[in-house]
Amino acid sequence: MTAQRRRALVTGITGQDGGHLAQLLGEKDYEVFGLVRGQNNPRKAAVEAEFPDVTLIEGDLADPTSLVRAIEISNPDEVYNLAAVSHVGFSFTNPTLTLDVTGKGVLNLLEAVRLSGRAEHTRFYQASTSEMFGGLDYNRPGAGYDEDSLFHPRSPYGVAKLYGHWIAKNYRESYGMFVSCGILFNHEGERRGREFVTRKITDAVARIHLGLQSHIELGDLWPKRDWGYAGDFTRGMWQMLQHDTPEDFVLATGQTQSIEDFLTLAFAEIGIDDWRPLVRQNPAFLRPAEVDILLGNPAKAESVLGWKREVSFEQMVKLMVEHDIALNSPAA
Ligand code: NAP
Ligand code: F7E
Repeated sequence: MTAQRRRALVTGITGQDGGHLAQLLGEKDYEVFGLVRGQNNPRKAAVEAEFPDVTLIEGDLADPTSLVRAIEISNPDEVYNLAAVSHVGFSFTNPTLTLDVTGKGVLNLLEAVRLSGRAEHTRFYQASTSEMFGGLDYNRPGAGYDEDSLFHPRSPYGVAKLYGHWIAKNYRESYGMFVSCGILFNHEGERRGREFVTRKITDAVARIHLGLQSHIELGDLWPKRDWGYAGDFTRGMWQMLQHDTPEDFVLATGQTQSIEDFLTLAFAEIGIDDWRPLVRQNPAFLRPAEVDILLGNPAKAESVLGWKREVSFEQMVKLMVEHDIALNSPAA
């Protein structure tokens, strides 16, 4: 008798992490289902083309009925809740939408699992974030945030994610559901949306190199982030759901770099040392409140899950610039 394939439902399948996870789960022979929102989502076709074996289900985190249907259709062993309004700057201009999707959407999906009668059988991953911490002292970051650090979110996004984090923990404690929260620090790569600073930079560097763009406009350059590679982090999500018990884990690199550091490495890839004349500040990209510095301590994930990152910061910047040069080249 052949063993049944495991079934996974991934919300946010059209996003960066959704793409990495669809690839990983496919390699592990899962039957993968992806939630796609909107009646004509422009990113749906790209997922269908890249992952023809993934079954797409229409649904929206803000529509509880659609989530009940998605759970019914996918009948999942594992749910990865990656969908969110995920852009911090956008959350300041769209705070109510952010609360509805990034916060209450988590409750909607947990309820859909609980009421389906599959709660005992289904493992649930919640995409929590380092934005819940709110930033360390710029000059004295210490050993970084871990699972026991205090939260102080500084954006509507961070506040909404904190609700999602606590309601996920509450369902674990109240109903005994297998719910694990990954508190992930920034992770980037070739699938990153161009609205985020790393991809915006590597795309611009590639276009400047190819003569398609003259300069790049950014906000503050001094904030620091603990930047890792998304492929390493989605592997960690999967590892969390394979662990014996549901727990929360920080995934981070343990190193922090400024946007200036990122610019220096990215421009070096095209042979430019002095990038300052090519970068202008545009106040449109400043935020009402900034997270100064993020640094995470992944010791628990490393010792308990055996999680290990494979791609260094330098390798990731190089990979992203090379990818964007190829993508922007006329022959592409
Ligand atoms: P992303 O690229 O911005 O993807 C977000 C996904 O959410 C997209 O697929 C988007 O679909 C979907 N979505 C948005 N609103 C929705 C709604 N109302 N209903 C259903 N789906 C909706 O984000 P990511 O970088 O892959 O991150 C994945 C998750 O991890 C997010 O929850 C994010 O907040 C969290 N996180 C990310 C990082 C990071 O550094 N990347 C770090 C910590 C935590 P559309 O195609 O319809 O827009
Ligand atoms: O900004 C600064 C900006 O938007 C990084 C999300 O995945 O990681 C991400 O949130 C820094 C900030 O990412 C521009 O002010 C300067 O200090 O790339 P970002 P983020 O805000 O760190 C966390 C962990 C998540 O959970 C989120 O979902 O860069 N910055 N100039 C800029 N940022 C952007 N986007 N665009 C600029 O022009």
